[in-house]
Amino acid sequence: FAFLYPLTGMAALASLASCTEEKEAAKQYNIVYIMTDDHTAQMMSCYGNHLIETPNLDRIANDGVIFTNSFVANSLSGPSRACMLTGKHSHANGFTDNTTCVFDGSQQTMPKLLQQAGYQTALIGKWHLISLPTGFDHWEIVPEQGDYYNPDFINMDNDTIRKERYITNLITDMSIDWMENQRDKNKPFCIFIHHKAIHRNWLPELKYLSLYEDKTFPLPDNFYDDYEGRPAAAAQEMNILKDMDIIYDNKMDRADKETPLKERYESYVGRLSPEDRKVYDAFYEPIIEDFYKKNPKGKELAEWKYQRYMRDYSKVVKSLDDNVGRVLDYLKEKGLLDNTLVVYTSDQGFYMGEHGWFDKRFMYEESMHTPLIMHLPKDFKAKGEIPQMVQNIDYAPTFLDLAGAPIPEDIQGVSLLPLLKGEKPADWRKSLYYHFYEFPAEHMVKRHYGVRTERYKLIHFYNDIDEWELYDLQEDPTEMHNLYGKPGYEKITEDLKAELVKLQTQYQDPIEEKLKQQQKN
Ligand code: SGN
Ligand code: CA
Repeated sequence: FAFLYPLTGMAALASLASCTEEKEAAKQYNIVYIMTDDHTAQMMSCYGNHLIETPNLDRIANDGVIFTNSFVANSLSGPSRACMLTGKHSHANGFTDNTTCVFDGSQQTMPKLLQQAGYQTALIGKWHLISLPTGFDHWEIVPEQGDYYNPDFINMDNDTIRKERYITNLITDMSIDWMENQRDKNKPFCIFIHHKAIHRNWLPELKYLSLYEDKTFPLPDNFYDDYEGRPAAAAQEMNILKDMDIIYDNKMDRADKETPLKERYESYVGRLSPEDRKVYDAFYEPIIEDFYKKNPKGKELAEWKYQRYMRDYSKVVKSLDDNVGRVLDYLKEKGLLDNTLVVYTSDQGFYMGEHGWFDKRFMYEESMHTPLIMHLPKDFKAKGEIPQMVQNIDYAPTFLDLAGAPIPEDIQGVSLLPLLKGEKPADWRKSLYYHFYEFPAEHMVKRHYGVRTERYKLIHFYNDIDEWELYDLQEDPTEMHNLYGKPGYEKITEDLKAELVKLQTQYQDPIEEKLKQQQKN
């Protein structure tokens, strides 16, 4: 003993303590990063919205933390994913929109940096960045948006393989299988469990077809928005009444009916096995018959579509919530939960009838906001609501910080670790930058950028339009009253414009230069 433990008394104790400290410093937490597509906080009970109940998501929020001011930098799938991977705004990571971009996988990304820090990394599910994934020891992705029923997956050999069953269950099975059977258990791991759900066109798991059918969802107060004073909002094509496809979105398929997206709808449900197709059709037949018999028009049709939309979306959430529960149970059962950060978020928020809409894109609250809840490793002290403004560019530095890896200088987000430790940093950011680029494109939301502070939002729509909007989020949380140019708001506008320029300079977004150049030409 004397040989093994030559130190005695206080010296021995001190040495033991430093040993434990070293061990602590070397401890690397696992990261389970669950992300859904288009899941919005309005449809999560932990956000205080009880339109539907999401008990498993609530488990994360109740035991851990819930970010009440969590936002994206560009409310669209590919761009949002690129922001999360790189910790940088769209202009800096190069993936500005879904339609023209290919992600440059040779650039620095969070999974690559985690690998360098000794992590095993995996990605299962939606990827949507066109080029194949880099920085993952294991990946299996769905092509583009993926399918709900019996979906195809692309594996690391670049083979496309069809798997049977419902997508949300499959992605979870594959993720658990990787954690349990495939990873190197001597290393910490980070897995991206990235769901296709709850993306359009909201096809439910068959066992939930009848769920919520008795429920009537309340109409949002601004469902019949007339977009007064907001020309860009008026120009969109994401209105439930005007733009939702009665077959593709609302499933009212009948042989004598044609719509622009009918063929696509039939190819999606055509993936079901003949037995499952019977179950699916048996559910819809009476609804279809009733619908064409009543043949609603105008407001009646708008509200009918809204109810169908809300029900379908809610059913898809239900499967998602079940599967989040399965992941939590797995981690708990294997004793991993105490040493793992579990993140649940979405690639952006979504409109559930607010302003009369579905889809996202706008810098308005419903779509700029994104849910963010976390179950924390045992030694982290934070609990409950975290009100600080955070953005999806913060995930990369947070994960790196948690892994004890250095955060490269060029990362534009900030680590959320102090917030997870329960600290309240006095110098936390006071404003957020946003920039949406995908125009002209589906849903016709015009290009815009802007700044959001705790109280105000200033937006500039540009390209084929030159319009500014200003909102007082405290007085007008649903953003119905554009205050830009109204007397009394001169100073606020001036300050917000200065803040906007500050952020554009800090993040080096060249847009102002480009616009000036265009004006000259
Ligand atoms: C598809 C959808 C759109 C949706 C985009 C982007 N149309 O194109 O409604 O806005 O994806 O969504 S669909 O007819 O194909 O369903 S994103 O979340 O992937 O960015
Ligand atoms: Ca999305």
